[in-house]
Amino acid sequence: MEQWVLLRKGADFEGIGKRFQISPRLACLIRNRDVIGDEAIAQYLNGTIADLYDGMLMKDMDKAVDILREKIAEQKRIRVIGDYDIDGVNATYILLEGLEKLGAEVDSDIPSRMKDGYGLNVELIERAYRDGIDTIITCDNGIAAAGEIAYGKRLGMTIVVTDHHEVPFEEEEDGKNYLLPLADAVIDPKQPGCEYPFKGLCGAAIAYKLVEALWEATGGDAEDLDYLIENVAIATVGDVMELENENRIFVKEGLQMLKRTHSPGLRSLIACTGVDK
Ligand SMILES: [Mn+2]
Repeated sequence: MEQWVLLRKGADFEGIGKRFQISPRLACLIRNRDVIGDEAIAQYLNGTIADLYDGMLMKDMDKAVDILREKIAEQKRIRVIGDYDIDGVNATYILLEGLEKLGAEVDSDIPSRMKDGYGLNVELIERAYRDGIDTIITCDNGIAAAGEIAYGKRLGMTIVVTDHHEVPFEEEEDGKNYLLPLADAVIDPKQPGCEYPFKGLCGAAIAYKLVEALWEATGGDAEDLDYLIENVAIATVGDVMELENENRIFVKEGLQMLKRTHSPGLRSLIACTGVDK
């Protein structure tokens, strides 16, 4: 027979319950997830879009914004290179949508699961070069592609990496030697030296942060892009990110938005899967 044991990490569940108008059992569950202190509990329970962090806190975000503003102004050809999974596809869509809104000359390329496998490869770089692409933006991949990116740089292209994967490293006597790609800008909260307060975002969330920062830098109101949060939510759940901190807000807000989505693709998906809105 299975035996269930209630985990009870220590805290004043009665007091928390009273302050936040939740049951002591719920207070206990929240404590078990290591959400500690009134401020963190308040954000956990009631976090909204206003509680999301400023994407400009990410290392190289300012650089990427400057580069892309210039490329858009010069009408240089930009290509988004994403990935074929739920996170990669949503990240690609978010960048395409945001850049098109800003008037960029932009298209996308996604590696084939069967032919290419995961992430950037030389074939994708060469294809971009042959197509006359000036600037590549990666999403949900790129941080582990130092060789491929060096190749793209030798061909004269500008490359902006956005990714959420761990930076590969070599173990050396005096510690870890990180193998960062030599791109023009590298955005990845997991890279050393990035002060961004939350490291658990998916690739689509980072794409959203970039588009938002670009939008704001050009005088736009971040609210105009809120609808993209429905895609961030789908990617966050599909890529199995921890439902804590900003991810919790993205999913909570995104689920509400999905009920009223204007996206023809998402509306069709909802219809053909019979999901109850
Ligand atoms: Mn991902």
